[in-house]
Amino acid sequence: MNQNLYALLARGFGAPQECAIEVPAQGDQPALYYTWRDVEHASAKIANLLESLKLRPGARVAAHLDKSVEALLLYLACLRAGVVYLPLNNGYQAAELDYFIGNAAPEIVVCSPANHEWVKALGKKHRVKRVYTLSDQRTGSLLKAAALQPTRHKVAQKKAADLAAILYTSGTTGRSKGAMLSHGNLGSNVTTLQTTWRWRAGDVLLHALPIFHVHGLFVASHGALINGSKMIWLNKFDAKRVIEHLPRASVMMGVPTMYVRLLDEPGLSRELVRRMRLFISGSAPLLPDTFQQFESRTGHRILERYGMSETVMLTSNAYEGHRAAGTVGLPLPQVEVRITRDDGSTLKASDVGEIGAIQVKGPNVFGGYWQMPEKTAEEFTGDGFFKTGDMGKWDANGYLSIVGRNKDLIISGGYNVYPKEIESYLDDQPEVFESAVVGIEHRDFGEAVAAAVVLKPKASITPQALIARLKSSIAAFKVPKKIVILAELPRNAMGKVQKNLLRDSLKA
Ligand code: MCA
Ligand code: AMP
Repeated sequence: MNQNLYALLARGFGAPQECAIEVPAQGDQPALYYTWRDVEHASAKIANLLESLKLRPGARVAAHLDKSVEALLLYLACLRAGVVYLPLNNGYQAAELDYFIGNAAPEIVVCSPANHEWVKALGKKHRVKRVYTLSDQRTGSLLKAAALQPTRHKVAQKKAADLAAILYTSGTTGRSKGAMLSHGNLGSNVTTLQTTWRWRAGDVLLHALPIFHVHGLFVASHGALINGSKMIWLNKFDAKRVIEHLPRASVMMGVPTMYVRLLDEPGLSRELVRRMRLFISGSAPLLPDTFQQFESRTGHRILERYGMSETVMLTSNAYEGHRAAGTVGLPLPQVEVRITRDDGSTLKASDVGEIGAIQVKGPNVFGGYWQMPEKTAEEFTGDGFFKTGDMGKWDANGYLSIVGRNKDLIISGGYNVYPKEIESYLDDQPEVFESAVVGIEHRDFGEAVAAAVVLKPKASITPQALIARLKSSIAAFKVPKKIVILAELPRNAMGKVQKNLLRDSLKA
């Protein structure tokens, strides 16, 4: 049987004339309605275009786009045509994209028209075959080129192990690694989640997440597509617009920041969410306080789950049954999760509360990092478990809690930032001698990036000027929200920077 993920998703599509995706009206923009037939036909046209370009087997198509339904259709077209999709955060700037394009060597890049000039230059540098444009207003050279293509397309034959997408995830060394996800990885996860979260006829998903990461693309969109559920599609999260459309939705997924922002809206009430059956949170820790406040305002206990770019979803709180604040729930069916001690032994269910490293094995776990066989080998154990880099513990009900990370990672509003990468950008500034980057508590983003900087003798620059410089070269979510200038970094006797001390002083 064809294991192409598109074929699996399309089995769930609704009747051709029914609405699959609604983009609500905004300002003077009228509402847009895409039927299931539109989804099939428009993705077929783009898939036919890709096939007409005679790309090499395993070719990558990179997308650096503002969120739009057409960007989702491009993804579906890549699955259909059997080429590898490479989504990139639309906040990335030239230096960041230079690395991704150089590393993944895509044959096609699709970017927003506003960035065309500099992306085209990168395309030339890295010998990209074509650079197309696609805006969030249904314009651009990609749609023009696909316009006359047929609306029928035979889905490419794929095996479960064939590569479907590469998701770049930050690395401890400061350079991102491309996690290679197969049709089988994504297919197994979406079918598991369909039953675990009890997707049902008549569900309507309010989709307000970005679609260049696992959460918005593989968890939210896949869930709705395979279940034939309509999506109410917002190109950007805006708490007021979410409040406006919640009354017509039954499922919503978000990062904790989104729930914190919804709680700040006076309109959030039981009455508003009377049609809702499920709120899901993930990508970052949901504070028990947010969980409790949300329950008292809406009557809903948010279902928290845990995932990674390398593994898609790993665990989930129960749909029926217990949803425990501060935990990420039970391993999903077919997913083996274990916690190991430093000596390599595995915690038993009775070792409640003991902390160790979380490892995972299952059909959802990726095949490895793109062109990094040594790094891949390092991250797997001899018996095939992937080392998540997260630290966790079991409770008496077998629920997992994430209690920290043994990777130096900051999660800000659901986006991952590796301190090393930001330190290297700071250290590149001519006035900077050295720097140290840490995560500090932040009411809105959960954690925020903060930095301490030591200047070179006689050099002078303000924190504001440093922040402005970084903003012009890296994605805004990575730019420190706070920078302090110190005479020296606090170090221990071994000369190692004491990030705990720094965290405390930056918080103050
Ligand atoms: C925006 N900014 C941020 C963030 N987002 N800064 C730090 N952290 C962030 N997450 C910057 C903006 O560029 C802006 O900078 C300033 O902060 C204020 O922006 P604002 O308008 O408030 O932000 P926003 O555009 O409303 O975005 C906030 C957001 C967004 C909606 C929470 O960050 C978001 O969509 N997060 C979701 C990320 C996500 O999908 N993660 C899933 C990864 P300036 O003022 O300088 O312009 S997948 C994953 O983690 C795994 C697999 C899993 O388990 O799901
Ligand atoms: P990424 O692979 O870059 O998308 O990020 C994955 C990381 O996000 C995981 O290794 C966890 O550290 C974190 N994460 C995802 N979901 C949760 C959650 N529900 N609670 C705490 N951390 C989470």
